[in-house]
This record gives sequence, C-alpha cells and structure tokens, in this order.
Amino acid sequence: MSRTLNVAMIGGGFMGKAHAMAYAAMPMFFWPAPAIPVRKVVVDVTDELADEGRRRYGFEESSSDWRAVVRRPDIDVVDIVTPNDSHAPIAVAAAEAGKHIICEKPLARTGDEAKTMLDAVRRAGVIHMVAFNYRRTPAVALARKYIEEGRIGEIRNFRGTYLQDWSADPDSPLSWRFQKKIAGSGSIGDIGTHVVDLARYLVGEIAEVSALVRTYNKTRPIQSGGLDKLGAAEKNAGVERAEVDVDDEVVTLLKFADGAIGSLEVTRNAYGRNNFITFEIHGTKGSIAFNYERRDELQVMFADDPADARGFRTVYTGPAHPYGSGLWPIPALGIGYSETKIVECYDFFSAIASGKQPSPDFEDGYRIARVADALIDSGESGGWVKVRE
Ligand code: NAI
Ligand code: SOE
Repeated sequence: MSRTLNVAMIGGGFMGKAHAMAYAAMPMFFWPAPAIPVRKVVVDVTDELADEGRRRYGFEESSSDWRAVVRRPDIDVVDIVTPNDSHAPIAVAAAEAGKHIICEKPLARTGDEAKTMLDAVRRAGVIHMVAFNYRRTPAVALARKYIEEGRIGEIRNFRGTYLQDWSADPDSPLSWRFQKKIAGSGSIGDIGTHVVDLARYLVGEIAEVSALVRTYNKTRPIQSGGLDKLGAAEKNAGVERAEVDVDDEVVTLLKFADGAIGSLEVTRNAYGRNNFITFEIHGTKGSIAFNYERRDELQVMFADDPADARGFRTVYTGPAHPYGSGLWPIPALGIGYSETKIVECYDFFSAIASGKQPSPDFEDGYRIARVADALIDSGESGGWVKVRE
C-alpha cells in the first residue's frame, strides 16, 4: 500500500494550478504510486485568495500564513510556487522544520541566495527538488538515454533556444517578472534557466559564458494586481509606466567543462514564437534535435545509418520510451505540459519514498543560478566570464 504524504502548497497562481493538477493525477498515471499526495493546505497572500485556491484546486484547508503552515507537524511536503523573491525564506523555514521541498524555478534570484537554500536543505537532510519540468518531456529523457548509451558519440556542440512573445508588446504590464527585486533577472532567470538545465542534463557542466544581454522594452505600464497574467493581449496604453530593471533578451556562447561548445538564445520578444524551446546536439556519431512545440517527437540522425537512408528521422515517443509505462499506451497520442508536471511529481514522490535525492535538486538549482549570474556579469563586462563553483 502506498503511503500518503500531506502537501502544503504555497502560491495559487499559474504554477499552483499545474502542481495541484499533478498531485491529483500522478497516482492515476503511475500506479502503484510511490506515495499518494494529499492536497492538505494551500497558502496565498490573503485569506480570500487562499480559500479560492482551496475550492479550485481541491485542497482540504487554506491559509494566508505560510510561516505557520510550514511548521505544522502534519505537513510532509512543502511546495513553493510563489514568485522568486519568496523561494529562499520559505525553503529555509521549511527545511528547518524538516519538510521535503519542491521549489519552482529559478531556485532563487541569485547564486548567493540559492546557496543559502542549498545549505539549509543539506543541514536538514530532507529531499529537495527544483521544478525544471521540461527535462521530464519523454523525448528529452530519450535524448539523454541515447547520449548515455553513446548513440551520438562524444558531444561537440549544443545549440539551444527559448523564444517567447507574450511580453513582446511594450504595453504588456510590469508584472513581478519585470522587477529585479522580485524576479532577480528577466529572460535569463525566467526562461533561460530552463535551457541551462537541459544543457547540463544532456551535455554537462557549463564552465564559461560570453553573453550579449539587452533590455529593449525599458518601461511598462504599472500593473494593478499581483498575479502575473502573462498578458501580451492585455492592452495598457495610457496607464502610468515604470522602469523595467531586468533583461528581456540574451544571446550567449557557451564553453562546457568537458570541452564541448555551444550557444543559447533567449528572448520574450520573438513575435510568432510561443514556447519555442529547442536544442540541437551534434556528436561524433550523430545528432539529436528537439522542439518543445512538437514535443512528442525527437529528431535523430545516426552517422552509421546506411548511405541511402542518411538524414534526420522522427521518433514519436510512447510506451517504449522513458516514462512510457505510466503515460499513454500509443505513441504520439499527445504529451502536454501537464504530463511533464505529472512526471515531475512522480519523480519527486519516488525520491521521498526511496530516500534518494532526485534530479534536478537544489545543488543543480544552485549551479544553474551561478550560470545565470555569469550571464548577467558577462552582459555587463562584455567578455568571457567563468561560472563560479
Ligand atoms: P503567478 O503570479 O501566476 O502566481 C503566484 C502566486 O503566488 C499568486 O497566487 C500570488 O498571490 C502568490 N503569492 C505571492 N507571494 C506569496 C507569498 N509570500 N505567500 C503565499 N502566496 C504568495 O506566478 P507563477 O507563474 O505561478 O510563478 C510562480 C513560480 O513558478 C515562479 O518562480 C516562476 O518562475 C515559476 N514558474 C515555473 C514554470 C515552469 O514551467 N516550471 C511556469 C511558470 C512559472
Ligand atoms: C513565462 O515566461 C513562463 O511562464 C515561465 O515563467 C515558465 O518557466 C515557462 O515554462 C513558461 O513561460
């Protein structure tokens, strides 16, 4: 019999919806479940918002006091789905209370802040995970499997992108994602870190970066509510504006510790691109290419294919591939964003059940935060910057 674990989820916005859905759905997909999540209490900034979260997301209780909730003896897991500035205080308090922690990305606003979180979970000996869910797409996990099996040989080059357009309109509002004191950075922390996670997962540690960092939309209309509605469609012409003090675009070269090289392009200004997370990896025996907007598919080319069949071919992920036994029974039936969160939940609860740290954990989140720091420093200095240990 799977044991039950009580979850306190802090934050009830976009990610609150995604995580609550995964708690409900995970045992339906992965059965027997490693442990069964109980949606115990949801926390938001006001009692009204928290109660709305309770009714909407199926939690038993609600609260507007995360400090009291994370100390409750009946809580096993603390799930941090708030904007980035509250990740560290909540995680440190939860670790001190001995709770297992899953925290949304980026782990923190800076590498130094992430280090305080890593130190706290290490001291407490709890299970910890950072919610970089895109690596849980079966096609991405399949790419890793091929690489581990040596199917494309030694990796020489990684080319990654994360292109969006939801904030390309300069009249879309100044939500928390455009404020350094809350977000830490802009496109770098918000979306660039996802691809840094993929690069580290698939290729290895990033040692040095040389980046061009830009803020094209230097002011935006002041937003009235706290929730980020990710609103390109929301028109605010005429509303009082304030300064954007974070980046909205970065292009960088990468040097990996093992000698591979690469590049990464990240922007929220790319009209026509929605969630365009791509990578192409070239090795000494073949290549792999992935585009999240076609996430059931992995493009592969093996150099030893017969000469008359050389070229990229499409593998549609299904039961024969990573996580396939728990997901859908026919390839290409359709993997969505939700499935990545369900798989993430499965891996996190499996880690708690087995007592073994999952990946990416807070150490990965910390190292990724150091890459983000290096990108910002390089953008300012205009030269190569080594990623701090
Ligand atoms: P959001 O703005 O939609 O929701 C944030 C929620 O947290 C709101 O309900 C807000 O009232 C609440 N909140 C804020 N401060 C709080 C506090 N101190 N205590 C309790 N509740 C608080 O934000 P969203 O998009 O859900 O982002 C949350 C986190 O998730 C961020 O770190 C973000 O980077 C990350 N994220 C990750 C995604 C992924 O694909 N893995 C996708 C979207 C966001
Ligand atoms: C906005 O850029 C956003 O919601 C990010 O915060 C998420 O991490 C990304 O996965 C989707 O886009």
